[in-house]
Amino acid sequence: MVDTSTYLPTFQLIDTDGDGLISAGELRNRMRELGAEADEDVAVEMVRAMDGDKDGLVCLEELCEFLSSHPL
Ligand SMILES: [Ca+2]
Ligand SMILES: [Ca+2]
Repeated sequence: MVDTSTYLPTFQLIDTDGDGLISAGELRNRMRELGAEADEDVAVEMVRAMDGDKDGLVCLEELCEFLSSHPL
């Protein structure tokens, strides 16, 4: 079982509107702020990679699952 509290700060950093879900747009904006060359396609691909239930948005559990299985 993944400890979601480990990744909560990261999640909240990306979820700028605080609705508890990360959209491709939010991810792209954050990546740009971090200086990454991120276009919409890259963000959409990343969301798709993390999106376990395929609803097009990344929840905290999905982010935790992804980060815990893909250490940065
Ligand atoms: Ca959001
Ligand atoms: Ca999802």
